[in-house]
Amino acid sequence: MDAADGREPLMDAADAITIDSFLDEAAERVLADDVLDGLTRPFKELPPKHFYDSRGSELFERICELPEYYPTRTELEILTERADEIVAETGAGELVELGSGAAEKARVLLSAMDRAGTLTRYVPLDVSESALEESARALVDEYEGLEVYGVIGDFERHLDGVPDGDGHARLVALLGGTIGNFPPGTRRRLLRRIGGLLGDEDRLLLGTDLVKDPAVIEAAYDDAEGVTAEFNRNVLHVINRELNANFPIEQFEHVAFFDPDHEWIEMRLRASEACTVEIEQVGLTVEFGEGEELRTEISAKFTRQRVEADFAAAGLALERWFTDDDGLFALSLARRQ
Ligand code: SAH
Ligand code: AVI
Repeated sequence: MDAADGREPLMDAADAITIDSFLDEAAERVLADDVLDGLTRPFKELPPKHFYDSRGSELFERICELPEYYPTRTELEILTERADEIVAETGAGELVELGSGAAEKARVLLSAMDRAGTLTRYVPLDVSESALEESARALVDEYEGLEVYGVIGDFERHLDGVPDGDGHARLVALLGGTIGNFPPGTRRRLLRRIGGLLGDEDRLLLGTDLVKDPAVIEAAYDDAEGVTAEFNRNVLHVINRELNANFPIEQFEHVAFFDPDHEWIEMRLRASEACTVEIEQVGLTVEFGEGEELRTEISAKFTRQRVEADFAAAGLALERWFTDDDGLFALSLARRQ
């Protein structure tokens, strides 16, 4: 209530936000299916999207601030330097961001659109409801007149939930190197589907971590403070809670190593002793031998050639390539072929 005149406050912020959720009981089924599928394979594996409940999203934000984790600050540095140029070249007024998280990088692009006078709408899509809602609320307060259309969903399944363009040129962003969390075939299929969101005037802005000294990469995924280890183990907390399982979480050690053949980092969880895990909700008993490993994430590192090849296979064409002075990280601007 407005104490001065007794009227209800104008709900400016709330009016500017629409949130559409595609994650209902089906989300739990997806986790159950992934667990059933991944933990009954000869080499156990889980997809990384299940890291990101509210605790996982918070742990990821802490990772972004770690001295060892260079991708976030490097991508932010490139974006800060290039955002005005990107907006001037694309004329973009709408930003669609897949895997938006805390939307820190979106702010750099939205500010550039604001300066250019083109800013209309931000469309974040993320599986993490908490991260999406918090960032939507903060952004409508920060940018006057900004409309936020949030989509809580899985970008592998719910790209249809992204609304049609609002008539302004659109930039579709997939930042942070998230594309590297998919193996090559899935990655190209996802890029092709993302290309389906682009009209002739629209562009994809893709962030990719680059191949470099393996020691630098491995340190980024095995920090001294142990935050990445906790992030990695979070997937077991999610399974214990959501599927009524009894993983002895502290017995699983964080493992991260660079695979030079695939040019990707792998994160695994290693059972320090043999254990039997009951996953009640899927009626599954899983045995882990002593030292057995469960793969929880790959994070591919790219070269310009590799990005171009993935784009070509997905019906996209590289237009601009931006990198930092040390060649740690790259941002690509691409259009539909
Ligand atoms: N773009 C941010 C966050 C990267 S972390 C940055 O660059 O810092 C990856 C983000 O993608 C997380 O917010 C996570 O919740 C989200 N995510 C991971 N897999 C997803 C999926 N399949 N569908 C939608 N969001 C996903
Ligand atoms: C979200 N994704 C790009 C991060 C990465 O670097 O692959 C996730 C992450 N895993 C460990 N640290 C950060």
